[in-house]
Amino acid sequence: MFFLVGCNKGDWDVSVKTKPFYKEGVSAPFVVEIKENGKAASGLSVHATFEMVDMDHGTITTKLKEKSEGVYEGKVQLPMEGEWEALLRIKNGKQTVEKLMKMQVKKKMLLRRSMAKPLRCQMFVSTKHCHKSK
Ligand SMILES: [Cu+2]
Repeated sequence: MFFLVGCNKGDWDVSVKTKPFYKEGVSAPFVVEIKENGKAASGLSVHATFEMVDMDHGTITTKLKEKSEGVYEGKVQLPMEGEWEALLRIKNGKQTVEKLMKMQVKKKMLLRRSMAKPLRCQMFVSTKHCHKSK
């Protein structure tokens, strides 16, 4: 569970630009845009802690780096697809604000065969098995 700090002081407006995908063993990008009074909020310290909504996978925390003005990017390796929450902890030295973002994480399909790692299910004879996601 998250402990939400009751802090309404920050007028940072956060939007998710890129939500992470799920793919076994792969770190996916997570990008947020932060604005303050409608302008890009630069120079912030941003951490995101991921937690699955209906299941206990523990928490995964990642630091987001400023990519361009007000745009912060981190990488996160999630253990499965589904409904996730990211608790963003945003600091500017004077104050810390926490924002909870909910997102549906989808499984990333393999686009190119050459990039695909050998599938675990290749040892099974049944091809049907290979196409099950769980
Ligand atoms: Cu789960």
